[in-house]
Order: sequence, then C-alpha cells, then structure tokens
Amino acid sequence: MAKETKYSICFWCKPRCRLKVEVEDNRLIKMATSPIKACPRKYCSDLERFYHPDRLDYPLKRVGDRGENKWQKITWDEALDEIAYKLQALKDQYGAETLAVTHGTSRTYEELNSRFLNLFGSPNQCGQAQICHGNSAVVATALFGWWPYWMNVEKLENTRCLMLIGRNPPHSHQTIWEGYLKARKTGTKLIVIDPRRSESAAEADLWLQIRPGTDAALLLGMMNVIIKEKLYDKAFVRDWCHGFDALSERVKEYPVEKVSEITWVPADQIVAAARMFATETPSCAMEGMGVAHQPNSYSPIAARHIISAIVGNVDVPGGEELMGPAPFITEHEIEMAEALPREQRSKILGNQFRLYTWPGYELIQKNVERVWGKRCDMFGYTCMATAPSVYKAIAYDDPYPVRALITVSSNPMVTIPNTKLVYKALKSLDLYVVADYFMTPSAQLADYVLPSALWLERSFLWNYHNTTPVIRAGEAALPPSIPGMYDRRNDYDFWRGLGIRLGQEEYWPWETVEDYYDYRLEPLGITFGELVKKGKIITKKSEYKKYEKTGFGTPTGKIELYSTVMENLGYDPLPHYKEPPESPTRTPDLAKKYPLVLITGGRFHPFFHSEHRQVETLRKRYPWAKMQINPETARDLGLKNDDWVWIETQHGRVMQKVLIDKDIDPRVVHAQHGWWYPEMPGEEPWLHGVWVSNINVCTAGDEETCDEALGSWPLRTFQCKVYKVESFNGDHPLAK
Ligand SMILES: Nc1nc2c(c(=O)[nH]1)N[C@H]1C(S)=C(S)[C@@H](COP(=O)(O)OP(=O)(O)OC[C@H]3O[C@@H](n4cnc5c(=O)[nH]c(N)nc54)[C@H](O)[C@@H]3O)O[C@H]1N2
Ligand SMILES: Nc1nc2c(c(=O)[nH]1)N[C@H]1C(S)=C(S)[C@@H](COP(=O)(O)OP(=O)(O)OC[C@H]3O[C@@H](n4cnc5c(=O)[nH]c(N)nc54)[C@H](O)[C@@H]3O)O[C@H]1N2
Ligand code: SF4
Ligand SMILES: [Mo]
Repeated sequence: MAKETKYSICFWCKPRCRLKVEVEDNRLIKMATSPIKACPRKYCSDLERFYHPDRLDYPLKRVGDRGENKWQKITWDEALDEIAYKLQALKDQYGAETLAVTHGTSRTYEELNSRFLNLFGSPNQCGQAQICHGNSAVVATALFGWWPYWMNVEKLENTRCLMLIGRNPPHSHQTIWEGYLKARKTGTKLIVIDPRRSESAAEADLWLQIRPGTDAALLLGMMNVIIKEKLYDKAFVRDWCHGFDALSERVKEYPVEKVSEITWVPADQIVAAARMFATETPSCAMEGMGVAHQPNSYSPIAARHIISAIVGNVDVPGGEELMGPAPFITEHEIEMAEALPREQRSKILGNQFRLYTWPGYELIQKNVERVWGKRCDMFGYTCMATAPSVYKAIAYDDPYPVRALITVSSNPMVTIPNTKLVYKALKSLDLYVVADYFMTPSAQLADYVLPSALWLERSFLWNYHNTTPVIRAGEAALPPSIPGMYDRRNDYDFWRGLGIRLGQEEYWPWETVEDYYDYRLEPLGITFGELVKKGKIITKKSEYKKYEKTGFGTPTGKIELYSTVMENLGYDPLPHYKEPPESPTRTPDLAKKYPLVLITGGRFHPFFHSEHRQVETLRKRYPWAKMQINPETARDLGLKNDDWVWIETQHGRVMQKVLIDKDIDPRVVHAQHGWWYPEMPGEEPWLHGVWVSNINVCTAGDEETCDEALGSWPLRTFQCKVYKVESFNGDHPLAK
C-alpha cells in the first residue's frame, strides 16, 4: 500500500495540536513536529510510545483474585455482553445510582459518559473536571453568565497586563505562553502569583510569592486598594455590576497590612499589583491549579473574576471575552441531562455541595439559556458527583451502595486524593471496568480492562468545550484494530456498545464516531470528513460588549459581584478568606509535628499527570519523582540534592528525591504528582509502585475539607515533614 498522509489531533498535552501523520501499510512512519516550541514530543520518538510493548491490545478479564494480575484475553463482544449483564443485575438490586463513572481530564469523548449515565439513570458522573478547570467554569458562569474565552491566545495582543494566579503556562498551556511572549514585545505586563519561582514567575514584572492557600485574601486585598484609590471602571460598575456596595464593604475587612500578614506578600507588592492590574487595562486574569486545588477554592476563583470585572475587562478586546455557544450541536446537548429523572438527580453523591450539583446547575443554566439560547458546556460536564464522596460511598456503602464503577481515561489510584481510600473502594467493588491505553495501578484492580484507541487511532472534534469559536478536526490515522495483532476500540464504540446492550439503542443512532460528528456539525453545513481536510473552522467573529443588547446571562442580568446564585443556595454571596483546614494558625499542634506546607502537582514536561512513565527514553532522563525544597530547610534537615526523602503528612508518607531550589519559600515544599513505576510488579502489594512516590498517598479529600459550594477537594496546603530515607528493605526494588 502506498504511503498516505493523515491529520490527527495529538493528546499528549494541552495544546491539542493537529499533526500531519505519514502511514504505510497501516504502520506509523512519521509524524510532523509540533508548531509549539515547548513540545514534549521532542524528547522521545512517537514510534516508541505508539508501538510500546505495554500497550493494551485485547480486552482482559480478571481470572485471579482482584489485584493478582491474572488475566484472560476475551473478545469485545464477550466483554460488553458480560459488563452489560452485570450492570443490569446491579441496577435491579440497588437502583441505577449504584453505578458511577469516573473520567480524567478531557482526553476523550467525555460528553458520552454523561449521555450513557443519564440514560442509565444514575447521577453519579464524577472525575477530574471538578478540580480541574470545571470549578472555574461553574463560578464564571454563575457570575458572568458565560465562561470567558480563555483559550483565545490571540487576544493577548490587546491585553496590557496578564495576571497568572497559580498557573504556569510554559509547562501547562504552552499556547498561552507563546501568546504572552508575542504580546510582551508590545509591552504587555505580567503579574505572577505563585509560591514557587516558576518559569512564568521568572519572567514576571511582578512576582508575588504567596503563602499557599491564601489567594482569596490577596485578591480581596488588591480590591481593597482598587476601590479605595477609585481605580475601578465606574461606569461599568454602575451600569453592569450587581452588588458593588456590598463588595466595597467586604473588602474593607482586607486592608493590605492584614493581607500581607496572611499571605506573606509584602504590602507594597500588593499595592503595586493592584495598581498595575487596574491601570494597565484591558488586563486579564488567568487562574490555574494553584488556586483550583486550594481548600475553599470558590472564593479565590470568584475574587479573580470579580477583580477583572470591576476594572472593566469583561467582553472587551484583550479582556475576558464571552463567546457564547458555537453554532453547532454542543457537548451539553449531547449529554441529555433532561433524561435523568428528578428523583435520581437528588441522589447525586456530594449533593451537599449545591453549586456544582443540580440546584446550582438549574439556577445558572436557566439564565444562560435566556441570554444565549443554549446552555453553557461548562467544561463538558455540568453536574458532578464529588469524587471523594463517591469513593467513600463505594468503600462504606455511605449513604447508599455504589457497587459498580467505570473508569475511562483516568488513573484514580494516582490522581485522586487519599489513595488509601481509593484503594479500599476499588478493592470492594462488585464490578470495576477500566478503559485505558496501558495497564495502570487502577486497571490492576479491575474486573475488565479494555484497550482504547490512542489518539492516532480515532477521530476527534476539538473546541475546548465551547470556549473558543475554533473547531478543529483530526482523523484516525491508523486502524484501531488489526486482525491477529490487536483489537482496540475508541471510547465512542465502547459507550455505544454498552448503551445498546442496555436498551439505549434509539439514542445511539450514529454507527461510528464520524457519523456522530457529522450530526454535531450539521448546523454548520459541513461534514466531519470535510472539516478534517480543511483543518479547522472559525464559527464566529469576535463581537464585544454584546451585553449592551442582551444583558448578562445571570439572574440579575448583570455581572454578579454579589452572587444571587450563591445567596439562593444558602452560601456567602461574596468571596471571603478562610484558613486552610491544615495550617499553622488553625491547627497549631499539627503544624508543630508537620511544620512545612506541602504543595503538589506543579506541571512539568515531558510528563502529563501519570502518563508516559513507561516510555524508556523519557524515564532515562527523568527516572524518579522529585520534590523541591529550599537550601536552608534542606541544610537544617541534613539533606542534599538527589537524596531520597520521606514526605509525611498526617495522612500518609511517600518517597521522592530532593531537588534543592533556592527560590522556593523555606516554609514550603513542592512534590511532583503522577508518579508510579510501571516497571515494578503489577500484582499486590506493588501495583506498579503506586505506594512509593505517589503524593496522593499524603493528601486527603474528606468531605469536610472540600469546598462547601463546589465540592472540589484540596490537593495543596497540607502540613508535612520531610526526612531522609536511611535505607531500603532488602527486597525493595530501590535497594538494588
Ligand atoms: N496531588 C495532585 N493530584 C492531582 C493533581 C495535582 O496537581 N496534585 N492534578 C489533578 C488534575 S488538575 C487532574 S486534571 C488530574 C488528572 O488525572 P487523570 O485524568 O486521572 O490523569 P492520568 O493519571 O494521566 O490518567 C489518564 C489515564 O487515561 C489514559 N488515557 C489517556 N487518553 C485516553 C483516552 O482517550 N481514552 C482512554 N480510555 N484512556 C486514555 C492514560 O493512559 C492514563 O492512564 O489529576 C489530578 N490529581
Ligand atoms: N506538561 C504537562 N502539562 C499539563 C498537565 C500535565 O500534567 N503535564 N496537566 C494539564 C492539566 S489537566 C491542568 S489542570 C493544567 C494545570 O496547569 P496550571 O494551572 O499551570 O497548574 P500547575 O502547574 O499545577 O500549578 C501552577 C502553579 O501553581 C503554584 N501554586 C501552588 N500552590 C499555590 C497557591 O496556593 N497559590 C498560588 N497562587 N499558586 C500556587 C505552583 O507552584 C505552580 O507553579 O496543566 C495541563 N497541562
Ligand atoms: S505533545 Fe503537546 S505540544 Fe506537542 S504536538 Fe502534542 S499536543 Fe502539541
Ligand atoms: Mo487538570
């Protein structure tokens, strides 16, 4: 067969580049390099990853005890028949809510998880969206009536000041960083709020080295300055903001000296940042996981939107543009939320967190629909069961039995807090199904492990969950299935196959994922195949100040500085600061035993969460997990670079290697997340080394520590201690 050229969308990291791929006789020959300079693919050959011997080739059924790593190869039809049969039996016994589905971070067709689950009758869709950008999406939609168009990096040309709050795009969103570097040539200023001197902080005009978990106080302090010095946009605030007087009262509680004490940021820097953000306009704030992973994350996320609104950034070029829905069938329309009976909705696990569950959803989306004609995708998943509540329910039948779990594109044993709870839960399930590319510590605990088509083997339509007007299409460059070699399927076929077996046939009319995308593109008058050839389509032009005609999609029709949605749900309508659940002032005894503040999970190339650890070329360069510690602290603890240390919190301890970092605050340490060691044995107790360096052994997500409105769980700000690993047991793989 002759060489062919195809175009696929790469899912290794966030830019989601569309890449030219050369194939011959169903073999990958070559892939184009990325248009992104900081592309992690340059560290290893695509062939090495794609043709990795550890890739899953056929469906596997557990034959030994759970966790024994004994499997039998079965066919897809056998797997789907058996799973469907067991799901129906569990539903008959316990009710549909006994099934939960957990997903990862938008790597596949997650809207289909919801569709399947809504039709099945369970409200228990959970996963990473709730701590990833999903909580920002929900807060933004509640306050602004739409989620700002944050992936439009071209807008940065018009942005005079970018403020990154707990976000480090050189490693996490390279497109944003490239956009900023271009804008900087025209003088765009940069403020970075980060406890570490991240790559972004190193380039900043102002770097505020904040105490972890205190961003709400800092932003309220900045607003105190802006309001006191009358630097806000008076006309916009008067005409288009609801609750300015209440906000002005609230910020009086946050004078800069007090805020400086809370946040460790010098008062003059707080003032300077406030003035810069308010006067170098249009300015634009982008919050990241440094904020989303704090306890009480609602407040800093709300404060970040409010500060932007009062200086007049909303829906202006270079500011917080509100796009509205792209004119095609959105993910939200596919989810079929309306199919879930009301009685089932109320059973959603974590229903005490009312903003991110049905009560909030209804209040928010009703108004969004009024203005925009459609509901907001809100990061794909509009209502989420809180993950720690789901694992608690599984482990303890509390508040009711959850006996079945399906994991698609996630590795909860590594990426969900409190690994011990996740482990207990997964071990106790009646049915656990995992779809992945590779065997993982989570998959080792499953009853069925299903081999998924990698991004090179599947078609995909990408538009950042309706936050950009750009829709991109990539095709399956290679067949997912080659008789005699492997039989993988894309996740669309998995959900459809299961849905059909469970009586959902009429709702899955599209035989292939390409047919499904044809349907979604119909309103644009283009087919999926045509869009693949074209590459991308821009569905609408930027239009600004649309609110002048329509108002905002909120209950008051204005930007809600004072959130009537939050008020209605019984929460504080204004942002406020609360000490983290573990902190030197709130839990002084704990802080005596565990004196350092632990932050986790700062992104780093070439890894993406727990992925790519099996790629030898990468592991040669990055063999082990690393933690950053200040030289003074290291000296006091007798530690030097490359020592193995224990990082211990009240929840657990793991080992990582020391990386001395002169710029991290001496009171703070940072541990990488996502670590497991595929080369370590798969069976228990090893589960591929999941207990060795995985920092989520040291985190906890008890419902009491989750954000009271959003249900998002903290992954940073734990009190810890650090000490040297003196020696390894003789049989430990690291002893060799
Ligand atoms: N301590 C700590 N924990 C964290 C974080 C942190 O900062 N600190 N960050 C959190 C955040 S923001 C996120 S988003 C999560 C990420 O958490 P997860 O999404 O669970 O990330 P991964 O561990 O990479 O799991 C993805 C798995 O899905 C597989 N996979 C990839 N693409 C596909 C696909 O298309 N289909 C299928 N079926 N499988 C696929 C991969 O092989 C991998 O095993 O981690 C969270 N956990
Ligand atoms: N290479 C790579 N790229 C990725 C990912 C990956 O795993 N690898 N994951 C993707 C995903 S799903 C996500 S969600 C994004 C996340 O990407 P980002 O939002 O950029 O998040 P992080 O890099 O986790 O954290 C950003 C910064 O927050 C700081 N920080 C920690 N605690 C605090 C705090 O209390 N306050 C403040 N202000 N800052 C704090 C950290 O020091 C870190 O430098 O990255 C995406 N891109
Ligand atoms: S690895 Fe990331 S930057 Fe490189 S091509 Fe893939 S998506 Fe783009
Ligand atoms: Mo994320």
